[in-house]
Amino acid sequence: MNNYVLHGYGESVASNDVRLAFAEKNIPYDYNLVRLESTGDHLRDEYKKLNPKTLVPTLTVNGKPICESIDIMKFIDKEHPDEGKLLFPDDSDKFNELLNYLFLDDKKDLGDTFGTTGGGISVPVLGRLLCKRPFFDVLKDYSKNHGVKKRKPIFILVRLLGGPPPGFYKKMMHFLAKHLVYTENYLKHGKEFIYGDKYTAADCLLTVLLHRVNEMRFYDVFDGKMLPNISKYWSTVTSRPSYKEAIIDYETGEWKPELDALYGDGPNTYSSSLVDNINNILKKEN
Ligand SMILES: N[C@@H](CCC(=O)N[C@@H](CS)C(=O)NCC(=O)O)C(=O)O
Repeated sequence: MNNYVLHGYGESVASNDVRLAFAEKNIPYDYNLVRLESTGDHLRDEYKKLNPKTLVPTLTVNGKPICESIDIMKFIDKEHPDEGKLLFPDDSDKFNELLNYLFLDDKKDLGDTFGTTGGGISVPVLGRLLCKRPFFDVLKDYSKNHGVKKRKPIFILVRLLGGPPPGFYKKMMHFLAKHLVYTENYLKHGKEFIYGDKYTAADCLLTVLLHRVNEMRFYDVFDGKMLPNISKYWSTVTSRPSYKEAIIDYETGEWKPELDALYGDGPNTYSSSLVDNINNILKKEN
């Protein structure tokens, strides 16, 4: 029997992807919480030895690390083909294209795909969490220890400003609208899941992205008026036991107070900008 330890963070898109995969396959694992922006635990040498990019998640299998959420999901699917759902049912171009579109690819720019947009819309919270640490600690730690060169200046700038740079979030609203409408149209196939009648790894990725959209309080996306297919899909995936088991039950509690500080008990302050962007795209399509 393999000994699995998943190193992850509660409110992390890529960690949620993997936890959903474990939950859908009903595979037990031990869990090691690695805090990110608020403490920089992922930048310590001990973790960097497991994951040179200093990203979560990492799965250790009998002590041997596997990095990259998709690779972890593929690994457990292959090791346990008969347990729970088969998450990678085929290797077709169509399926791989969908996965690439929904996956958090750290080599792509924020906003390029739906997967990277999930990271982009999180920046206001990341900024606040980074502000729990003194500026010079963040500057030193990220410039010296972060494993992804491209991300170093971004985190340092976000810490300096305490949030996204001017114009950034407005741009993200444009990207998010585009990806939501693309997903809405993809779901026009009328099937229960994104790739058809069966739940797959693409549903793990899409559930987590929509969860992030909801967590960032873009509630109009889910009310069924603008994007009815997404709203229906959201009800389907959130009613699965895996949603609570893998996502809700692992929340660290670090995000909620920051979201309250940002938005009180209301929606995201950019909600109407997102709605305008979505309506403009829908209008052009008709
Ligand atoms: N392609 C990687 C992306 C992982 C990733 O970007 N993880 C984020 C959390 S969702 C992270 O570790 N962020 C911390 C940082 O970059 O400092 C994967 O899918 O495993």
